[in-house]
Amino acid sequence: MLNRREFLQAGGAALLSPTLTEALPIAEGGGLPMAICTWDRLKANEAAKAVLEKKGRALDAVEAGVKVQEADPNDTSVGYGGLPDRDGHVTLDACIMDEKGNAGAVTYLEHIMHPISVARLVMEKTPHVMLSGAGALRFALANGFKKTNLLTPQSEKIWKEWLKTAKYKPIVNVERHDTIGMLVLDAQGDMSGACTTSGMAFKLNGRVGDSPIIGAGLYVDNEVGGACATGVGEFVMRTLGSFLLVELMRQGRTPQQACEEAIGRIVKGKTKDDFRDFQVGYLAVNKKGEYGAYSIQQGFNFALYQNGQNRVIESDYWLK
Ligand code: SD4
Repeated sequence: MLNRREFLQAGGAALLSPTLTEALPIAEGGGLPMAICTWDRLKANEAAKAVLEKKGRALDAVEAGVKVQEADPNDTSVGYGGLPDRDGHVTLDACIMDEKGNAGAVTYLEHIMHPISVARLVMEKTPHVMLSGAGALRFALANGFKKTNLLTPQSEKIWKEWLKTAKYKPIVNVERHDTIGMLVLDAQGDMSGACTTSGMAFKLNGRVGDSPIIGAGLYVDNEVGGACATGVGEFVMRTLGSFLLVELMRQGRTPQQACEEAIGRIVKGKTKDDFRDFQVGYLAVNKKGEYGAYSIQQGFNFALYQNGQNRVIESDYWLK
């Protein structure tokens, strides 16, 4: 691991904004088992913890953890109760990776409460990594999943309200930013990750975000660590954020340095979208259980279960 001086000598400073180089953080955290997830999802961590306390596998812990959010009708960004696209369809994206580098994903999946479990089945029971749309639904139903109406009265009401103006303008942190990405290191030192979402509310029908894309919304390499993303997926997909984070850690960055550098790639990009209008938040964890978090805007937080404590921590951010 590079310390601050070595990092700067290696040219890291050039990649960061002047303000950031003043406050290069040392590694935070450490210790296993641990679970970390995007946003203040303490209950999701509790579910992961229940698996970890029984010396369970990280893969089972991430699945159990994110399923809490998928089933929660009040979480309007994930699974049941997720806000629909502009035509009223709730379409879900999810992916999962285990400690061996196996991966499974579903995109544009409708009517199924737990897309993460379908993604896991894709990983474990098929020769493929990703199933989409009608095929993913057929696969889920053939494997015993039940059809559910995912549009709750609450999410239908919000959608109908939106239709009155039908303006697509995601609002930072307030709107549609509760996607859960979770990383777990089990007591055996193995890491898995999961990411699941209903995507950006009122998106165009057919839109798929970063969350089910291996390397964008989630990436795990059991030799190095893992990363996950939340926020406007288009920025994450263009920069393959989670893969970038893991590769930066492989090169010696702390998880925090990696998160800051990956956000730097977005804010220094030259795409037509102005990053100032949008939020992206990254989490990264290395094999020691050291973690990092960074976002474009103020307001990103995450839940950390480590050393027996489960708590919410506010992330540092770029736009000061
Ligand atoms: C997406 N990244 O579909 C997801 C949205 C999200 O919290 O993270 N919401 O672009």
